[in-house]
Amino acid sequence: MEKLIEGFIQKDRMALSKLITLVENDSPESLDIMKAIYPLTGKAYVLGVTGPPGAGKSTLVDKLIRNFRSKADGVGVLCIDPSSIFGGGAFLGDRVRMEWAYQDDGVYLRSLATRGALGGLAPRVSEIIKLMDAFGKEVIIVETVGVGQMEADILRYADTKIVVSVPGLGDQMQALKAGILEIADVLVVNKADLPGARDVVDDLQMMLYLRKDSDWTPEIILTEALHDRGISDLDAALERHRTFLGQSGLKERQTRLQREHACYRAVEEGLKNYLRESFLEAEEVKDIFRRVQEEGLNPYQAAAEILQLLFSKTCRGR
Ligand SMILES: Nc1nc2c(ncn2[C@@H]2O[C@H](COP(=O)(O)OP(=O)(O)O)[C@@H](O)[C@H]2O)c(=O)[nH]1
Ligand SMILES: [Mg+2]
Repeated sequence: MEKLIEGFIQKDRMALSKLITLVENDSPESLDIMKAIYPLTGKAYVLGVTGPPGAGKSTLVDKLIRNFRSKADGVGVLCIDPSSIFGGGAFLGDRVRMEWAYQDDGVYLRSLATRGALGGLAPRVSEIIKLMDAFGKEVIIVETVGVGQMEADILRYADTKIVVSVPGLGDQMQALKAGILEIADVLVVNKADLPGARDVVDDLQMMLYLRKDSDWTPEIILTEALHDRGISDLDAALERHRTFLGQSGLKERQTRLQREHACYRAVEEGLKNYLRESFLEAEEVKDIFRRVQEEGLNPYQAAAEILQLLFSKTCRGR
């Protein structure tokens, strides 16, 4: 692992990829990896992009990468959309569209299979962002799909969150609006070339009117990602939000909370690993599980017994 970290520090992309895979899979080395790279983090601007499938998020991200590349040394992209696979797969469109980015050493693309939706395991988004940050990516774009609680959780690690909507969503628009209130810093209405874009803007405007508890009012930006229109307006809006984050002290507050959260989660993870790999494998514990299964022992009483055992063990071990 030292070798990998060494390679990582020397900007070897292969080392970055391998470290991300280790962290993504919750390997036992995760904590050591994060400990080692953490001092190098803290410089990146993280942008989250979400919205319904087919809204044009990937097309927009492609344009944003080009835009950021003209100003920033390195851009990292993390795609958490199971239907949109950069690394070859079902959606060839993304791969073809992004071909230029694969040729550009300054762009690092990574896709992540969502485990969150079914498995209840949040993908290690925050850690992967930190790895890209430590590697030297100045801008990191996270693309995800949907506007539910899952996406809100994923995007909590983004400095600026874009929610993309499009004309013609019909009933989906209501659900989208609820999500927008919770997530968005910037609202993009993409496919402005299609009829009804203006109505979506009016609709969103009305909704934002209801949101008065915040210092920041999301801006609404019309884009045609496919035709490269509206990207500079969007860029300007992002810049304004970024400035707001700095001047209002919000960025600093978020960073502090995230630091604590990262520590909390790492402890939680360590505990889970200890339980899974060591404690729950102990004979006394396995015996309690067996009694639950075979002798009808009250599972809650059994859980209480196991916890007792865990705590007494932990205290004895001190
Ligand atoms: N008419 C129109 N189509 C667009 C625009 N932006 C993207 N699209 C198309 O919408 C489809 C879905 O785009 P994609 O970026 O893959 O959407 P995602 O699922 O949100 O990532 C593709 O066929 C794009 O070419 C736009 O501004 N106008
Ligand atoms: Mg996509």
